[in-house]
Amino acid sequence: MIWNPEYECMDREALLALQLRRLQTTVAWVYERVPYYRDQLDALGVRPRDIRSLDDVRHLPFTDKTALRDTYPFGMFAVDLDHVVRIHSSSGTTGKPIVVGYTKGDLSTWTACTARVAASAGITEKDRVQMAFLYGMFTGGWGMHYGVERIGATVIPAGSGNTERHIMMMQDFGTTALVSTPSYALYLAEVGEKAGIDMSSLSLRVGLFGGEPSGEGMRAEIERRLGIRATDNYGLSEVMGPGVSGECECQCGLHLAEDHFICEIVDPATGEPLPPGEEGELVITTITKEAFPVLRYRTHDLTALDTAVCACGRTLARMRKVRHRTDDMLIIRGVNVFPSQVEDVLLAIEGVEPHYLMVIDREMGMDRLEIRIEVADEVFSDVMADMVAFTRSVSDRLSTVLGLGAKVTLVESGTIERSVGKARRVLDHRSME
Ligand code: DLL
Repeated sequence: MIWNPEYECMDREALLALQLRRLQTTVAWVYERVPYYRDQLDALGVRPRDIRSLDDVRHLPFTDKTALRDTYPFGMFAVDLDHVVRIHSSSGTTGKPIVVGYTKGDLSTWTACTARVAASAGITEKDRVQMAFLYGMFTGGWGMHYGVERIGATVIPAGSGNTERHIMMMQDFGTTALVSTPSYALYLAEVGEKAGIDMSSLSLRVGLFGGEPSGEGMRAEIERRLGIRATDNYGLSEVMGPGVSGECECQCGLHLAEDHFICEIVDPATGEPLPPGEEGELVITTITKEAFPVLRYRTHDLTALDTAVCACGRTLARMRKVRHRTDDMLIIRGVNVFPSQVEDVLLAIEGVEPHYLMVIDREMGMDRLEIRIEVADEVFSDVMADMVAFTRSVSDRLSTVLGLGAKVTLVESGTIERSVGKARRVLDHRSME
């Protein structure tokens, strides 16, 4: 179902005109209300009245995480705290978190955006939707909750953790949809299978997964093991939370809420715009937010945009699934490596589970990469030669794709720590030195 056809199927020219009007309002709004943005704009000699076309967005300053951190907690708010009805924050594992705020109007926009994402994934008022995101400062839980509720579906706000209870609820309540990270969906499948439950025979039919990268291999694995259609949705707290973009039933890119965000793709190294269709860093400007607008926020997420009309009829541009971030690239012995490359290789090997941990050390000035991977019980053999051959074949495939040798360690199924939220794939001891 198209939740908001007026905007989701808007003629693109009308959409661009709407974006310009909203951008002009936003620039004037932050210029007046947020000293940080006024200083930045003044330094560049840009006044709100200078924004005359959409291309003028390029004259605006970039904003990055540092600015949001340095103004902790409320320095980037464009309204008085009296008008802020909710705050959320990033996890803040390193130093102070980033705090974001929402007015009543912002919450209503946010709900409209997450309702749109849920509807495009195929949720209707007939669904029973089980939430496995953390409810708290993380935007995932509350953000998706209200959108799903707005559609009129039955929300089961189970929250993160307690996997056995999740499965029990799925069985007893006839849950038809699951909202979680993709890695947690896989973990759920695993726990269910271990308990002897045929997970694909439950009423579950669709999954709304987001919050972390996952590839097509991972999607196929989740779809097969849970017997569902898995859709991807994307967002980030600094910009709003979930609701920025989501896949429709065609699963061919994530429709961006362009009536609320202007999205650019830039070269991550130079910040210069890239030609349409090329992969680069996604940069987002909010154009309807009141409490916490952001100008040209550098997401660090790598993707490409497609503005062709989708088979579903939506005209909103689609972003390609985000596989990696500019800052999750590891440089090991001078070679650039992304964790997503390891995921892709492992998913193509029979008997290997898509649970892995990359451990990087430095020994006598030399980087060493170990990849711990889980294998199915059937793979473990008493015959030493079989195990050696298997390990070698995995390691050969990885070296070919990564362009670098890695020590492969096979570990038993269930040994690598599972996360109830975003999975951790890398342990880089070099950054702890
Ligand atoms: O993860 C918001 C969210 C919650 C989106 C639930 C979707 C569902 P943050 O914790 O601020 O917010 O993390 C944002 O997570 O910049 C991406 O690097 C990554 N990310 C989020 N969704 C996806 C996705 C939420 N579908 C950061 N694919 C973003 C790939 C994703 N990466």
